[in-house]
Amino acid sequence: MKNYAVSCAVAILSAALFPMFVNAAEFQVTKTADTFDGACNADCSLREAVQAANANPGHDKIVIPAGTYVLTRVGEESGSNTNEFEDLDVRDDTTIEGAGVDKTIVSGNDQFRIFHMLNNGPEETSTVRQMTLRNAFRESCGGGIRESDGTIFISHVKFLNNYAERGAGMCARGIAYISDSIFEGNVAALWGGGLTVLPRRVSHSEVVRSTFVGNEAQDPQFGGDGGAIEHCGTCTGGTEGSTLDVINSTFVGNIAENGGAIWNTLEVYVLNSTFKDNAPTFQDGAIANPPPGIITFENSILDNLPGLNCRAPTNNIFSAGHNIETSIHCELEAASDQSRTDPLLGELGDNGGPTPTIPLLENSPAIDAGGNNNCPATDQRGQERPVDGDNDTIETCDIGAYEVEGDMRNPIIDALPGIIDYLMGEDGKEDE
Ligand SMILES: [Ca+2]
Ligand SMILES: [Ca+2]
Ligand SMILES: [Ca+2]
Ligand SMILES: [Ca+2]
Repeated sequence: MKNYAVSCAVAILSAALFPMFVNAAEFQVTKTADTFDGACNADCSLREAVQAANANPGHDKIVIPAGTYVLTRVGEESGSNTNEFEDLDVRDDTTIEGAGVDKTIVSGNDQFRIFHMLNNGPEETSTVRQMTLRNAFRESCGGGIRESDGTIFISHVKFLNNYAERGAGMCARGIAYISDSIFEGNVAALWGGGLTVLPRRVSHSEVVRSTFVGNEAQDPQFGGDGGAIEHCGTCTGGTEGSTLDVINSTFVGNIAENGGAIWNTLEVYVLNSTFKDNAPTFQDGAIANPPPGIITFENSILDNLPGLNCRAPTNNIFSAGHNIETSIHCELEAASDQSRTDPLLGELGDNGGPTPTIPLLENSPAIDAGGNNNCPATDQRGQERPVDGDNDTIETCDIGAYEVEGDMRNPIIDALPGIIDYLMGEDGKEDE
């Protein structure tokens, strides 16, 4: 009786789950040329693979091997959604997987958007991972990727030198979970150089372990907003009440008229992130937060061009503690915050992990000065945290996206046992 009940439950569970997977297929891209013959078989372009996944009900996977894939199919009218011309129109749940950021390159050929996700509702998902998306061009929202209204997972993707009116790297109108990714050199003619999050419904998005470097928003008429990220609910089409978490991420050298790094009118929570040399060319600081925007910083570093971290007086920029600011303009006033403090940052570079990061220099006041309450389990590189960085035997989270491994504050004290061993010889007696 008991066994019958169990197998009955299994049968019901299988019946519930099976339809989701019964038609799941994997489509292998076999050529770099942008053809469209209606079949994905031994001869299958990326566009043909997208078409096959669209036609097959339910979730499918598209595998793109190493190579450079340049979109070339010019349509009769701009902005078509048939997948036959211009951008790749992805419908249905689809995972699109490359062979690695430096191996699989998809180019918009300075003419087209690359991926257009035409999902309807947050339960429809798409995933893009392990590739570079570059040289997209689109006179609307979304260069490299436009997510219409679903949920998108981005992992190990480099958005490089894309252009759009808005959201040049990516425009998320739905929910976006972005991790281990790089937004570099993307330019928006108006707003959102790297990423625009403009939610159609109340939703929550996340940017985790990612780097934004050298992105730009440059509206010449009204002022570009959000060099790296535009997060807007008050804009046309946006929804108020949405939230964005930015965790373990690095922002360097992003530029906009307002909000060199982030421009926000919704709610943003920034945890263990590092901001360096981001600049407004007009006003409103590296962080711009016009009403009704709310931004909370925790364990984060604001080291932007002198006096330009935030535009004072700031309204609704809050501290959850343990931040470093080079000026006082963000008005971070928790007892654990350090204002008018140089965090002693190194330069952006490869320090291990999938994205470039900024190391903390020796004696940085960020070392072991964070709070452990919300300290992520790793730093941006994937290095475990918290680590004892000041040799007091207490493992404390560092401020910012980078956790120092081992002692950096008292290198001589740390090295003393070794020096004593050396001076005394291996047998513990002084060398003669
Ligand atoms: Ca499908
Ligand atoms: Ca399209
Ligand atoms: Ca530490
Ligand atoms: Ca310590």
